[in-house]
Amino acid sequence: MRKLNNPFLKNGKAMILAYDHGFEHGISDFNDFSLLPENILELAANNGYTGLVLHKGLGELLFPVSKKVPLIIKLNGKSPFLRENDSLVSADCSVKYAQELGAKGVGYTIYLGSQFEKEMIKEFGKIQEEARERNLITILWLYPVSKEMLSWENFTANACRLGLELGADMVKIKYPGSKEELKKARKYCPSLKILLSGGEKLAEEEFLNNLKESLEAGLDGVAVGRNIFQQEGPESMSKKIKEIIFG
Ligand code: FBP
Repeated sequence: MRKLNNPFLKNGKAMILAYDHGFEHGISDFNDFSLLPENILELAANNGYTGLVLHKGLGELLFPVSKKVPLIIKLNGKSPFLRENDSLVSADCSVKYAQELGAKGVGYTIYLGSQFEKEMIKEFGKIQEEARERNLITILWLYPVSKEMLSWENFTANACRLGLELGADMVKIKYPGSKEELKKARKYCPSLKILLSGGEKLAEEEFLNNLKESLEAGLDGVAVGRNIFQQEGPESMSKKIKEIIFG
């Protein structure tokens, strides 16, 4: 097996700041602080983040991001204009160009259960092989096509196992609502780096509790956006998250 050095880990754990929301959700996710990509880069660089996720346009704008924080270029995403909940979400950036922007990793979302799942799996298959060739880490966003799937028994473990078998280095999953489901994912994918996604902004305590529970269940960190940059104090929230992950 080809083992890669993973630049997004510190002591085996990851604390990644996701900032692909302008693409995914549009401007409604932003406040005066977070609308400026420069502020997000400073936040990531000054608060111990082990990675920052951007789409290529912001990667160009802030180039060279990777001098300040390890960069992940997100290769696909669902725009807020889509009317259909279930759509084919193809890559808008190549692995080659992501590397030219200084990325050490590439991210890709597969909507599990989508009628287009097999197209996304096929596209990711090519991306994974090219990333291996170029010594880049792959991170799979493994999201259910419909919200209710998240509560299915074994959904999260099955999602992670698929990520493992597709050759992803790390996967990013939504909180399934129970520690037991996370433990199952850990058990069936011991070698896979599994990161918690944040979701809509929660009360600070609630989010931090979910994070603690996830780490107790054996997860390897976070790749979070709104629960950091929508909080009143993104820096103080970052410190709390860092303390929980790295101690
Ligand atoms: P959040 O922590 O803000 O949820 O960000 C993580 C993320 O995966 C982003 O990378 C992505 O834009 C967003 O969630 C998608 O969220 P949703 O599925 O709620 O639209």
